[in-house]
Amino acid sequence: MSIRTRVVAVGAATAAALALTAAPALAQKATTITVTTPKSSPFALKGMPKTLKAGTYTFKYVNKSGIGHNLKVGSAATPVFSTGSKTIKVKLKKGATVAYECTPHKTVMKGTIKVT
Ligand SMILES: [Cu+2]
Repeated sequence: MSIRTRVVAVGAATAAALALTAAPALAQKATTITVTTPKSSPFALKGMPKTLKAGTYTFKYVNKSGIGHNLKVGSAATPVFSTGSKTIKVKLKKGATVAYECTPHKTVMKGTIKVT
């Protein structure tokens, strides 16, 4: 009984130590990417990085333009909307070059992300 209690206590202490060491690493890794189309530049996708490390990201698309846009990254896409924000979750694989676009305006609102 006393041995079992001690094992549980050590386990809890280890879990607490892991949580303490993991927290700063998570804070440094940006998992949400905010991409904005401002009113002043209504066909821009500002904030989209040119490179990202492999991993799963939430892309938050903020459309302030009043024009119907969407954000498609790889095969994931938000619906078209003209004001507000929507998110998509995308898994980026190491070595990939991932295309993004606004589908209605893909001739001008587009680019690629290199995944390292
Ligand atoms: Cu658009």
